[in-house]
Amino acid sequence: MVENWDDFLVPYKQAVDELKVKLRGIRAQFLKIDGRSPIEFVTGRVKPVDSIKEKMVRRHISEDRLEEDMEDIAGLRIMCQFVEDIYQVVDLLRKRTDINILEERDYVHNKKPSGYRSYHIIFEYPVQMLSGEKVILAEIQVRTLAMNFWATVEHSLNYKYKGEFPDDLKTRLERSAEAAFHLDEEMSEIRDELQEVKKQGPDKDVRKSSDENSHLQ
Ligand code: 0O2
Ligand code: 0O2
Repeated sequence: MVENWDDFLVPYKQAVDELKVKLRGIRAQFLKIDGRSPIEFVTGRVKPVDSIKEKMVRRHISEDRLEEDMEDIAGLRIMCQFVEDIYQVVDLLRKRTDINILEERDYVHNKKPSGYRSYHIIFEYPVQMLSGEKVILAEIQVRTLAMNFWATVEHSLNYKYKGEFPDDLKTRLERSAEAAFHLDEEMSEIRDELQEVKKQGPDKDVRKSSDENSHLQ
């Protein structure tokens, strides 16, 4: 049983704070070496107690199983510019020795019925406490800026509406998620073509090349 929520959440808060520094450190190193980073920005939060309790009811998790069964009490998000960056970041995370990945869920290419896309990684993370080492579960969600835009707005609409959306609005939200994904695909293509143009020299007509291939018209 959780006797004191503040005490229970101490290692989770420590984990989120440490991981934010570490993940932001990856960005800083990329910028220094490359001038460009696959990580655009990083956020993190400890799940609020009300949300933990709500999820315990929704997922039938008892208080004594919380540490083992609720994976996202400590949650980090990594935002990327391009879909390809997501997989580069995931590869980097797989190589780290300070996290032990237990599960990966690729909702980028297997979107959820709502239209939601992101790459989720569930892992164990050791926190050094006064009482010794405590291994906690944590989640990192890796997504593009467009995926994050959609998920943030959809989450807040859900929060305000509190209930099942009417079918037609669900369909429109799914379509908006697809539009966001097309935007991601278009941005990747534009980047690839720009790189091609750069390779061929400064005289190539960039405008003509992108007009011919635009999927957004
Ligand atoms: P709400 O209710 O969602 O708005 P700092 O280190 O000072 O730059 P700070 O202030 O700790 O950063 O916040 P940070 O890390 O920039 O971002 C915290 C916000 O990120 C949260 O806002 C969440 O919206 C969001 N967030 C980040 N990671 C996750 C995650 O894994 N899951 C979820 N659900 N949200 C995440 P609030 O205000 O805490 O909450
Ligand atoms: P919050 O407020 O973000 O912390 P589930 O049964 O769907 O709750 P599951 O199967 O354990 O969860 O994990 P899943 O689906 O891999 O990841 C759940 C988390 O992904 C959610 O956390 C959201 O952060 C995000 N997510 C999943 N589906 C959607 C969606 O349709 N829209 C948005 N905006 N986010 C989604 P929580 O705890 O539900 O909420």
